[in-house]
Amino acid sequence: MRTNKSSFKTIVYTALCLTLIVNDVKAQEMHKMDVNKAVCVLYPTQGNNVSGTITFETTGIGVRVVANIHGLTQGKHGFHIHECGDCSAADGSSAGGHFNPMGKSHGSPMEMMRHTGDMGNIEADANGDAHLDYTDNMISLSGEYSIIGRSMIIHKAEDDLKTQPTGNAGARIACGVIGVVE
Ligand SMILES: [Cu+2]
Ligand SMILES: [Zn+2]
Repeated sequence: MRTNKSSFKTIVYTALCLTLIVNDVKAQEMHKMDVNKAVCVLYPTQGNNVSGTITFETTGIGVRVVANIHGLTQGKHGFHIHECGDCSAADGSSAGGHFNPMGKSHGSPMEMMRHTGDMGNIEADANGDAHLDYTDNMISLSGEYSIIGRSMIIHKAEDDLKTQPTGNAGARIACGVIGVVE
């Protein structure tokens, strides 16, 4: 029963997100725009101190992702694009599940079988700072599967890159919405 309830919750979240996007004419116009740069400013969820900025830039070989995050515990933390651009819930749950427009399984950013939003982990040093700079060949800033208007979530624990559908990364400690820069 527990499984049924949680999958029902996922279905409800998905339906809500899709409805909002379909009804939003501005969002539809956005999909037609050629977006080359985007930014996400992360804010801590309740009881956490994590902050940071992630920039996205379209290049010839994918989207370059540069993240600078602070206030983490040392070690790896799950790092994903989630479906809804809604960070209003105190625990970040309003962001929904991993952004997965192609209906794939959870995985590593280095594999083809992954959610579009699966960006693996960021690793913080002893000062709690994490820096990441890589080029992702699945995400895009324009078109039907654009990540604009979705959210980024940082998790308390490491994404094991295999547990379905979350990577077992635990609580959501920071959330931010991905917006257009130019
Ligand atoms: Cu996540
Ligand atoms: Zn995933």
